[in-house]
Amino acid sequence: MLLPEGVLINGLTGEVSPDTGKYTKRLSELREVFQDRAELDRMVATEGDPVVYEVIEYKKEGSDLFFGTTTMEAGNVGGEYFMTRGHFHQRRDMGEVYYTQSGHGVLLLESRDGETRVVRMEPGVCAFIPPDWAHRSINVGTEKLVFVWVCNVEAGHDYGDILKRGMRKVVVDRDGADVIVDNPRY
Ligand code: M6P
Ligand code: ZN
Repeated sequence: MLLPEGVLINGLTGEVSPDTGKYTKRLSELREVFQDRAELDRMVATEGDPVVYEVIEYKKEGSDLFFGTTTMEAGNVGGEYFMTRGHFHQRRDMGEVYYTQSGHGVLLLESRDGETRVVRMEPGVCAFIPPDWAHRSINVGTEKLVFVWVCNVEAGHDYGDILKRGMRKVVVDRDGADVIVDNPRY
């Protein structure tokens, strides 16, 4: 029998206690994600392959739900802000919730038929990601972006098309402001 438990989440660091697993994504592992690969390679070589984001999860065998944190570092690659890979769920009937704890981000969403929506990720904003909307989080601030996510364990990740050509829009820095523009690669 699964037993209830309170899990302590640090909204500034993303620490989850207790956690059941974690991973980090460094810039070199996200080569397909950013447009300016020469700049990415330069950053990997000269800046020690920076961490872009860390995911920490709390997942109990036999449960329908799991949750955790994603902590995104601040930075950009040739003006394109640090972002997650972005994905649809394999299960098209399952959505997700992102509850921002600290920092400033953009949650970029795209429906299966190509509609784009943006939800600003600010502390206290709980974003509803409906089933079958692709989602990518982007840190547009100068500090860590920390959010709690809650999802069905069966949702799964479908990275396919998004890794190949990206989403229809990209979020770039223009004189310190975040601007959403068409993806030239799409
Ligand atoms: C959130 C959740 C995870 C996801 C992670 C990183 O934490 O949606 O399921 O894995 O972001 O996003 P991605 O896998 O798209 O890089
Ligand atoms: Zn998801």
